[in-house]
Amino acid sequence: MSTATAYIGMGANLGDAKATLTAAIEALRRTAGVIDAQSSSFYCSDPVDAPGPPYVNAVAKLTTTLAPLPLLQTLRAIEAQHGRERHFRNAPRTLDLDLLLYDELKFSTPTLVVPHPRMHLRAFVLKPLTELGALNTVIQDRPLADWLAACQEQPCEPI
Ligand code: PH2
Ligand code: MG
Ligand code: MG
Repeated sequence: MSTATAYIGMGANLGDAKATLTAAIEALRRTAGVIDAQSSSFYCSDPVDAPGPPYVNAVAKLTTTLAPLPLLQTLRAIEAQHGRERHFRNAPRTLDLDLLLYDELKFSTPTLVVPHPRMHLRAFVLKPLTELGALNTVIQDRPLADWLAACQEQPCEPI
């Protein structure tokens, strides 16, 4: 069976965020069709375009046989297991799992846009991605390393 590499952005700013992210990585590892899940370090970041307390963020690199939409359903199920509620756009949350990249695929459907449309503007995504070897990925004609240089002023530090 062929495998894909997918990168998952993880964030939480309600409850025990570090414990929740650790549990989410374990849940990904236990998922049928996920062969490997490697986590970046955890980062503390100020909310970007959002209210509420600081976030804990990380990125997971998956080797998976799941196609993008079944993978998205898995991410939503893990969010729900951790009490995710959706009160308003970018509301504080117990767990957010975003599909950032899936191999070299580019597509847009009503439920899923890949690459994630704002990932290249966010230090809390780009810094952990540097650890996982994705910085040569080109988004809008520029490698992610260039986008990271442009958002260094966003507070986001390893924990
Ligand atoms: N997620 C958002 C909006 N803003 N800011 C930080 N620091 N971390 C996040 O994960 C985050 C955010 C929408 O998903
Ligand atoms: Mg998000
Ligand atoms: Mg999300």
